Amino acid sequence: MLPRIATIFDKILEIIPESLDDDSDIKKFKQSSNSSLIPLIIVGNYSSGKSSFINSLIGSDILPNSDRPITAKVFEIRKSYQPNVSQINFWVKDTVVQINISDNAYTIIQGKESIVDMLPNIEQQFEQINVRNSDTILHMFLKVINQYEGTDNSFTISDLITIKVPFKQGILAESDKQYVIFDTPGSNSSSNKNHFKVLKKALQNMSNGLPLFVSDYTSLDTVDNENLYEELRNIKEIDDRFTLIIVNKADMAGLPKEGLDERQIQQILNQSIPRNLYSEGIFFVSSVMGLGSKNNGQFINDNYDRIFKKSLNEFNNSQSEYYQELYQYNIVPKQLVSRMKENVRRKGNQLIYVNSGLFSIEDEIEVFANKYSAYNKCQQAKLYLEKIIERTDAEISRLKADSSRELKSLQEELERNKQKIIEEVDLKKQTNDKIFEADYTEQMQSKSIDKEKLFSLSHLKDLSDSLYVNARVDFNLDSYEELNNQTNEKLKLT
Ligand SMILES: Nc1nc2c(ncn2[C@@H]2O[C@H](COP(=O)(O)OP(=O)(O)O)[C@@H](O)[C@H]2O)c(=O)[nH]1
Ligand SMILES: [Mg+2]
Repeated sequence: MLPRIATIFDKILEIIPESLDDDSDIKKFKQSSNSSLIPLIIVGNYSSGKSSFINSLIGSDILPNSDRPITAKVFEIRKSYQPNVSQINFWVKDTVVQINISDNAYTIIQGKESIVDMLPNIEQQFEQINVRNSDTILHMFLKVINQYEGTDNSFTISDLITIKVPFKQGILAESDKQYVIFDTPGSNSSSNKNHFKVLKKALQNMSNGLPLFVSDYTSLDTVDNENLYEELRNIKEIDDRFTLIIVNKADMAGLPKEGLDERQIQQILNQSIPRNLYSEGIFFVSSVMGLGSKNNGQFINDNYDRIFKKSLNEFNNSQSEYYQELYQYNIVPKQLVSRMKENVRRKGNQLIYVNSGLFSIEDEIEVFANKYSAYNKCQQAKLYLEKIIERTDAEISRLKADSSRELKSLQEELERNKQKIIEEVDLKKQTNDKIFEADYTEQMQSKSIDKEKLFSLSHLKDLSDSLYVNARVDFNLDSYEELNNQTNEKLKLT
C-alpha cells in the first residue's frame, strides 16, 4: 500500500504545470512532500508537564521546568545525529543567532553582536554548571533565554527557538523517523494566539503533525481548554483526528490499584478534554519516571530527582504495596488493547520504562508515524491538487474571457468597415445617378428621344442596379460579408 501511495504521489508532482511553479502554496506542497519530518505537537495547560513530558521523550531534561508558567517560547526540537553535539537557533530582529554546543564547550557561531547584553549572564551561568556536558550547557542556555524575557531588555528574542539535540534511549531515539517535537506555552498564556501563529508558520513545509494533549489527571475536566481545541482545529497542519491524550503525573494521581472499571472509564471519557479530543486513546504516564528510566536517574533539574527517588520502589519492585504499571490504565480503542499488551510483554525487561507508561506512548507515536505520515502526505497532496485545479480553472476562464473580448472587437471593426463601404457605395451610386440625370437632361434638350422608354422606371432601376452590382465587385463587399457571417457563427459557438 505505502509504495503505491508513494508512486501516486510522485506522479502528482510530475503533472503540476510549470507555470504554477511560483505559486507559494504549490511550492510549499512540493517542499513538504519531500520532507520526512514528523511533527509531534505538545499542547496543554501550563504546568501540566509538557516540558517534562518532552524531556522524557528526548531522554534528557534539557527543557527547564517549573510550577510557574515558564515556557514563553515555542521550542522546535529536532534530533541531532551526533552524540554530545547540540545546537540552538533563534532570531533577534532579522539576525540569526546560532550557538553550537559540543561536549563541555559552546561556540556562538553567528549573531554574537545581537546578544551582547546577555553574554555576561551566559558566562556567569556557564561557570556555575557542576557537570558540563552538551545537555547541561543546552539546558543552561534555554534557561537564560527564558529568563531574559520579561526583563527590561534592549532586544527581543524571536518566539520560535529551534534546538537540535541527541535523543537518548527508547523508541524515538532508535527510530529512523525524523521527529520534530514542538513545546508550546500553556493555553492560559495571554500570548497564546501569537504562539499558535508561530507554531503554524513553523509547521509549514512539514507533513501533518500529531497533536499530543498533555493534562494532569485532575484537570481533564477544565473548561479553559476550549480555546485550545479551537486553535488546534484551525491549524490545518495539525490533524486533530489523531490526538493522543496524555495524562501526566500519573505517579501521583492516586489511581485505583485494581485498575479502572467500566463506570470510571465512562466518567473519564465524559470529561471535557476526552469528550472533545478522544481519538487514538488516553495514555497515562509519569514523565519523571520515564525520563529517569532513560537517564538512570541522572537529572539536571533537582525537583525531578526528588520525585524519582521517592517513587522508584513503586515502579521497579513488583512486590511493593504500591506497585504501579501505568500503561494498565490506558483507555484505547478495543482493537488496540491486545497490540499494546503484546508490545509491553516484549519490552518487559525495561521495567521502569514500561511501567512509567512512556513506552506505550512512544510505541503509539511510532505506529502513527508509519501508518499516517504517508496518509497525511496524500491528504496534503489532495489539498494542493485542489488548489492547482482551482488555479487552472481560473486561468482557463481568463483565457476564455480574453478571446471573447477579442472576437467582439473584431466583429465591431468588421461592422464598421461594412458600414463605411455601404456608405461609399451609396455615395458613388448617388453621384452616378446625378451624372446620369444631367446627361439625360442634356440629351433631352439636344435631340428628340423615345420618351416612353426613357421614363420607364424599370429601365432606370436596371441601370442603377447594375451599377450597384459593379460597385459591390469593385469594393469586394461579398467577402467582407462572408467574413462577418463567419465571425457571427464563431460567436454563437463560444
Ligand atoms: N510527580 C510528577 N510531577 C511532574 C511530572 N511531570 C512534571 N511534573 C512537575 O510539574 C510541574 C510542571 O512541569 P512542566 O514540565 O514545567 O510543565 P509545563 O508548564 O506544562 O511545561 C513541575 O514542577 C514538574 O516537576 C511527573 O511525571 N510526575
Ligand atoms: Mg513548559
